Amino acid sequence: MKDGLIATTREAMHFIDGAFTAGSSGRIFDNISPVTGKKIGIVHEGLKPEVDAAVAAARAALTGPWGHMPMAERSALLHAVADEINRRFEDFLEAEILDTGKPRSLAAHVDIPRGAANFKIFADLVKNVPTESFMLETPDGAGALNYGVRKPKGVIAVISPWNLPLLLMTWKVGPALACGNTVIVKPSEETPLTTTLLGEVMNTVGVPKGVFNVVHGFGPDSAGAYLTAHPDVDGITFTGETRTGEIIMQSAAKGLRQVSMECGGKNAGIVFADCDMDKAVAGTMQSVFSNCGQVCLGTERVYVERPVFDAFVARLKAGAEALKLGPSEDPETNLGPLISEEHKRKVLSYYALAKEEGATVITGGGEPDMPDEMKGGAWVQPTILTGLPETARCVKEEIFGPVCHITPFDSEEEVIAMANDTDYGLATALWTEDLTRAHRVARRIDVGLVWVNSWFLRDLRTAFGGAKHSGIGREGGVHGLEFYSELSNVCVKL
Ligand code: NAD
Ligand code: 6OD
Repeated sequence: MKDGLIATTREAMHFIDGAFTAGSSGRIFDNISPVTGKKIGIVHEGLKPEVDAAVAAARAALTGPWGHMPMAERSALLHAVADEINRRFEDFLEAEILDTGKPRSLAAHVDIPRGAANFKIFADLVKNVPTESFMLETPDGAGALNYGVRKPKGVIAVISPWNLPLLLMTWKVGPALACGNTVIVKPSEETPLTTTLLGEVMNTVGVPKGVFNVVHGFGPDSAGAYLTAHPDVDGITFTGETRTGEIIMQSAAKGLRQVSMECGGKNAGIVFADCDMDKAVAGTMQSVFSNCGQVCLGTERVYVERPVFDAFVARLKAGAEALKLGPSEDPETNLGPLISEEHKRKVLSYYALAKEEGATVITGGGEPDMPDEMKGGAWVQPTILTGLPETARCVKEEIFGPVCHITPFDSEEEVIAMANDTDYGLATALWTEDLTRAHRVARRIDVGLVWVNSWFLRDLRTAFGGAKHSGIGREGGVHGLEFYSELSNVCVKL
């Protein structure tokens, strides 16, 4: 581990106006390893004074060098941010692994490269997005020219979760900065490290002070609540639980601040009898168990057409039982721990509830027996359930762990109705070799994202977001510009 990373790990500080600071709250909290349950380091908690300072720095930066920077220069700086993350790849990897306990191979292939790519893709994109123009006919015959101009929205609050900390934070910070805004990030209290390291990157490549700020802390009565209630914040982009999103929307209502919400899911996987079974099993293994089931897009409800139900359940069971739980560094590990003891208690409570509700536990359903050094970690068994009615709480509520319930179905109509019978509307994965069926069904599922014969295949130019309780708005590609910029119309009478 390099010096900068060691210091950050020991003591995660706020990053305000280009400088690291402990702030004045005097409050700290422990950063706990999910692998061992032991303390990794401390984190400074920000309260109102830290949030006020960060918002003031972000506001001032809008009229400083950042505000005057030509788009091409801003874009080049964001490329430099991505390059510097990649240059410090090992530091970011180590930090992400320490915070989350996820397998090194997963973080190395998904979290860190995507964390960097999010800066490049949006830096390139904003340079090439046209605005509209209209010629208006006027009674004098001279006409008027209307054209759209995109301006930065202003100061953006970024509230991010713990499951893909760098990836999901830069997914917001990348487009926000590309559009010329300034940001204050409140990372999850569970995963402070990579966001803190990003402050070092910003200084190294010369992003003007105040453009990127970080305040650590919790939600209620802490940095999250103070930031989202701050009157000088122009927009709030949030990823996390639906319930938290509702609370943040109440804060945003004051001053009519715009929100972008990426929230929970209870996503369906639909396996038709005409699928390629190898692909369907491998894809469902990924969508259920990747990141220990802590992916908002993950599948928690699997519907399998009756003729292949038993074969599918047997193969998913074999796959789940072959998963290797272990520390991040072990190259054989493909299932890490949950994020925290608190989350482990939540997931285990659903395992217990499933049994009370009458589920058949195909595999798992409890805590694994881990070696002594990991006994204090947040480990749970990968779990497959069957036999619950569609009304059961375990089929309705988001669990966010390595668990799915599998239900048989007999017709397309029936499975579409079951897939849509949820308050959420984030993602669905369809498994079929009949492309006509795939297109027909995809359009009828009430979600923001449908995958056919794949899962988590991401083209960053596409719209991303959820329907119903899964979110508000779309980020990704040009769609994020609706939130990250203010479109104004200039009307010129000729
Ligand atoms: P969470 O809602 O508990 O926390 C998310 C962030 O909100 C954290 O930084 C937290 O400190 C902050 N927060 C909490 N209360 C707050 C308040 N009152 N005011 C301001 N900020 C507050 O979510 P989590 O447990 O970190 O993440 C898991 C959840 O996120 C799951 O529900 C998952 O589905 C969802 N998620 C959704 C997406 C998506 O893109 N749709 C992506 C990842 C995670
Ligand atoms: O890939 C992304 O851009 C994205 N927003 C993924 C979300 C994963 C949810 O846990």
